[in-house]
Amino acid sequence: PFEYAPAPESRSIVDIKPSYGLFVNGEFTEGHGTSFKTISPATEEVLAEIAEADEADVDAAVKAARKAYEKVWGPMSGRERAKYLYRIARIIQERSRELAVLESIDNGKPIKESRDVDVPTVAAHFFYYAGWADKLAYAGRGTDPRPLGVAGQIIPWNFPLLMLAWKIAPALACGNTVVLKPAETTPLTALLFAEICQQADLPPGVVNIVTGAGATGQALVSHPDVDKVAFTGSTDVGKAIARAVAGTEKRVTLELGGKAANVVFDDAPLDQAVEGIVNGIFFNQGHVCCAGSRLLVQESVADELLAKLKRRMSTLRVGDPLDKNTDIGAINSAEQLAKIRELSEIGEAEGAGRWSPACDLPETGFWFPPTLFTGVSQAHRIAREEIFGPVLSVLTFRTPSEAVEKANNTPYGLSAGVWTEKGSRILSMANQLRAGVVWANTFNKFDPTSPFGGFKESGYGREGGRHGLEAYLK
Ligand code: TXE
Repeated sequence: PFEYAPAPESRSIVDIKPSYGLFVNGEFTEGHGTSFKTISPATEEVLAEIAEADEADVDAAVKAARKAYEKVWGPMSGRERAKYLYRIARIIQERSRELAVLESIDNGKPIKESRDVDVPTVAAHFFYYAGWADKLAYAGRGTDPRPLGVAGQIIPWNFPLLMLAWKIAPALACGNTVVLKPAETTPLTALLFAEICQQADLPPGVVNIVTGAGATGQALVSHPDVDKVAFTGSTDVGKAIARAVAGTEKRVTLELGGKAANVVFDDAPLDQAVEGIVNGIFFNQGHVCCAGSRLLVQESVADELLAKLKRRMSTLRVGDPLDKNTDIGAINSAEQLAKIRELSEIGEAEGAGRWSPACDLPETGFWFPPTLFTGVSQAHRIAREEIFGPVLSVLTFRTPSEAVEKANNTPYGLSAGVWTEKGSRILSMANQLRAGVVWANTFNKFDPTSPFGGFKESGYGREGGRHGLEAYLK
């Protein structure tokens, strides 16, 4: 039991309008298409009616982006572009409470995460890439690298603002203009970002936001005047996008799913590892492409670690995203909840042991308790498929080579974690794990200076750091 403690950043500080249009050429427009509703996953309340961009709307956005690229943003000096990016970063800081509350309402994530992780990291990305805008000669693409042109960017619903920052900040720093499509369940913060672009006096057409579902994304990907496609989302859609652009001159980067192993050796500081495991899988309700969804624990410490883990899981508070004590918020959509439930039932049917601490879930909204599966084998679907929810599959190993074999036994390769006191073991594991990111004695740490991206079916291309510039330069 704990006291309800609404965050000071409460609902009243955001102004959600009844309906929103598209952001094209620096202005909000109605669009030609129909509309859809965005709802609060915690209450199922309709938040707003959102315009659904059709092909003509996407075309108008791409035309605006092309014109801005050719007339204003492309020719502008890097130093001048940096000023706009710094201004955007500062406005994000100034409006951070509003952004965090809106993100938590539309997405369902706990306010302490949107306030302390998402929004500060978003601002940090704009500051970081602002610093690059006049230093592109050091970006690794020759001494006089050029922008690509118009970037079509499609992002998912798990980190709506952070994914927007990962996409837009490097693209603009390099001199590209963008048309970005947020996910259909979380459009609100991208539209607030559009307002921030206006506030920063960003020239019209440099950033365009087209809301809509898969069809809007398809129209953007296949538009002949888009030079570069950047996508974060499911592996299936990523493959469809790769097929759609095959045979064109478009550049593509894909950041797709994951099934990361969090590997705990018997010499690891177990209490610290428990914190990392909890953060690895329950952060953002497990809606994280790099979530540590497979715990690989050395057999000799498995019982002790699991006992500690269960105790820690019993303290997690599930509920109102705007309560600052909440650890696990709402599942983003009814569809995602259905997928988590289905895979969890499959886990039980396949013989794994299911455990969750006692917790009262609210009646309305989409909720799932923190869940642990023990006795999981590599053949189980819950060990292979991305659940994208607060569900951890536990496997054991005896030797380091068995740990490597099991960790790599997945079509994905986005991230991994290693817990051990031995520095030499960290280095040797990092070399052997086929994952774009390997965390040592920590998990789910993000920093704008570090490249992020996958191996195998987790996609290609890197975002973040100097490497993140390469995707937007020729
Ligand atoms: O993803 P989609 P969904 C995984 C996760 C989740 C599953 C399904 O396992 O359970 O994917 O989620 C746009 N052309 N991840 O269905 O459909 C869509 O509108 C162009 C992992 O939400 O891939 C949205 O903006 N665009 C992941 C974006 O793609 C299309 C994050 C992502 O939605 C399109 C999200 C099309 N044909 C889900 N179809 C991660 N790696 O972080 C859809 N979209």
